[in-house]
Amino acid sequence: MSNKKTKSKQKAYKVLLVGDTSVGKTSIILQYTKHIHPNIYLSTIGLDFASKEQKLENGEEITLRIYDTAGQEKFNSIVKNLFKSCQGLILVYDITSIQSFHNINNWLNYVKDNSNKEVKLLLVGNKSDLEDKREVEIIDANNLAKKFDIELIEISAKDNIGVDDVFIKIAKMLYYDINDTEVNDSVNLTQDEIIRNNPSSSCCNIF
Ligand SMILES: Nc1nc2c(ncn2[C@@H]2O[C@H](COP(=O)(O)OP(=O)(O)OP(=O)(O)O)[C@@H](O)[C@H]2O)c(=O)[nH]1
Ligand SMILES: [Mg+2]
Repeated sequence: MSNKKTKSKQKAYKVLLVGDTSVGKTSIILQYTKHIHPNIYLSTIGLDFASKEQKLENGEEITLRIYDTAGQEKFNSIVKNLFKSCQGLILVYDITSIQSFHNINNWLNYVKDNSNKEVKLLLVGNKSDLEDKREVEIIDANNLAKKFDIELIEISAKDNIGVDDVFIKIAKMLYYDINDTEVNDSVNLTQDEIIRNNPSSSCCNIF
């Protein structure tokens, strides 16, 4: 079988990271896709996009199309569109910011009303390397996760602890529960559309 043919059969899934500004969404994606952690903070403007092939335990590879939203511009029209079409949603808070954790409730309420019913959710507490600054107790995060029946993972994008686990977990959930997506028809919102919708978007600049 040629490479081309194998590729055309590969499953692809759209995954969106949301959460307050500065919780580390971009850092998580950069660590997963490029194994880097920049020392400077550049707040995302509009939307960014990355893609990575993730191998599963059965040896099969799937493509994760990862969308990085701007925490400062919650619920804008691009995010609303992506909510409807994404299959995986990673809700990120910062363990050193109780406010970012409280806002997860808003995101979860928004998910209930606006996302596709099959969407797979994961709750991620980032910056676990900053234990001495912790404001969000793990027991509270676990209770929230249980209440909404979602899995919780604490990670550090800076130290690359647990980052791969996040994407491996979501990849497994998508692959085993949503089985009808092919690489070329899974992404309804194209890069052109994103840029047309939001000319100031920094889409694709950093990945
Ligand atoms: N100590 C520590 N700092 C982190 C970690 N992850 C991200 N940061 C820092 O937190 C700041 C914000 O990170 P970003 O990844 O840009 O946050 P974001 O959620 O993409 O922010 P917006 O684009 O504004 O929504 C940066 O200074 C990062 O270096 C982490 O795991 N540990
Ligand atoms: Mg960002």
